[in-house]
Amino acid sequence: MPSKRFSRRQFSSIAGWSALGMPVLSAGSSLADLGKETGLPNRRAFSGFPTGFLWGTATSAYQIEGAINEDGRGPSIWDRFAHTRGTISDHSNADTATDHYYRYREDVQLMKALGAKAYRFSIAWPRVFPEGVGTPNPKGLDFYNRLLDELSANGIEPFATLYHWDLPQALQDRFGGWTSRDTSKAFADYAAHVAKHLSDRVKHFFTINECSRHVPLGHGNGADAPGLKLSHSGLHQVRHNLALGHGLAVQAIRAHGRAGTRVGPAENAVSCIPAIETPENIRAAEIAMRELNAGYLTVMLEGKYTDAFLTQAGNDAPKYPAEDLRIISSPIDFIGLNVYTPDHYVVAADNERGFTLAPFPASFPHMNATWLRPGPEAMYWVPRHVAKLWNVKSIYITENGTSGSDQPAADGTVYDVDRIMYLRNYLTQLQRATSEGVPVLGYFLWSLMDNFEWSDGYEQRFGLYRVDFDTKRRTPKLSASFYRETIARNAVA
Ligand code: GBH
Repeated sequence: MPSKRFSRRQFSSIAGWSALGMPVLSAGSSLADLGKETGLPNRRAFSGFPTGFLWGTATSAYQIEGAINEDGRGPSIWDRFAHTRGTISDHSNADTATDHYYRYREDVQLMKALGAKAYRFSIAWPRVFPEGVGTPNPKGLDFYNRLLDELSANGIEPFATLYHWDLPQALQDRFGGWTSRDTSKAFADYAAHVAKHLSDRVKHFFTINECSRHVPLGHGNGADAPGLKLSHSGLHQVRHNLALGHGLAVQAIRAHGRAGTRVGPAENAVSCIPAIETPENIRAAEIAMRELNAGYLTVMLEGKYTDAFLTQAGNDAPKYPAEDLRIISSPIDFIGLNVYTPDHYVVAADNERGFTLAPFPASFPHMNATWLRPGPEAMYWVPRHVAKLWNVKSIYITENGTSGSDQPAADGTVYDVDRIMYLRNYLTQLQRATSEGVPVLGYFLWSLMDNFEWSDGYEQRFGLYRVDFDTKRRTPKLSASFYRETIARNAVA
């Protein structure tokens, strides 16, 4: 029985693990032993990641913090939205969420137990500027100061996202939110303030999380806050204003952060995968990748909208002063990529665009969430396309993970072997990328713990740790052991 080889000693001092009866592999134990036993070579010995590769987990403020009325925080568009009837599938909200605001010390220990050396979290704009603009609320930053001190005391490097969709409601009311460039400017002021106060400890900032989702879901079909259903031209303007907000924030961080502060976006790029890996299909996938991200990464990195994008937008194209494009394409230090799923499988075609997007057959599998189709090769192609198309030298995978049904077994453990299957395959593809020289410097697993999954409420669990939302108790799932092993070996376990 392999389980006899599991040693609990090494991790027994860490709260939660041994007490909860989690199977614990000690680093360097079992794989080589298994090899000896079977006479097979231990092929995994060669599947390492580059030295210094950074392993972390990711969360966002509204999804975990709770404490929505504490210490002067103002309301966000997600508070308003979640408290509007019919918006959240389980009729929940994130008023308390995982109670991270009060349990952050315990949560840092959860990270430490994984051996993770980095943590991506987001700062709640409405804690720092309850009205979006104007007088800052010092108690808002106090919370992040406490969190940063705790991370630093535990050897975990902070990566802070400035905006993960929780816009101050006041800006929605006053300016119409991202429909107005006044919000882009307010975002820059907020970024400047945060950089001034936190860049002594935060060396890496992400500007905006996933413009590519905030635009269509928040402003197109109304599935996310602020729940708008804008016209094509309205959507184009929101997209442009977000890109402008990103660029202004980059400049604000340069102007107000300490020397050496690094900044980039965290984008869920529309992922285009060659259906079959031939040179023609790979080229077609690159063309598709550039075109389908024209309003996001392409404009940020090239400083203009593509011809095809403008032709397609026609009269609905965004209106802006020419200098916006220079701001939007302000030089950045890295690209953050959230990679979950293949958006398109691409086949080369003899048409004007040069590619065909294969329709997904009804039989294509999905994980617990129906949108989350497993396609591990996305983890290879997305960073490779980004590095190749725009000569990007530093990439972080800012999110990757899956939800699962995550029912505890009779012994109380969540044996989430579906999540482990998913992660193992994606990480194998990530290792393929790094071994070929694609410059991915780190990986942030979504998510540290179960949390408020936006319009899916608490019905989709993405965590390595299960959260009992009644008691707020955190319990490691089997995938937490998988991730800890992967980090300890710096290779897919
Ligand atoms: C990321 O979004 C987010 O950054 C993070 O906050 C979130 O918790 C995590 O991933 C997991 O979802 O039901 O067909 O309308 C990923 C982008 C946006 C993908 C919402 C799923 C709903 C698709 N997600 N989208 S659909």
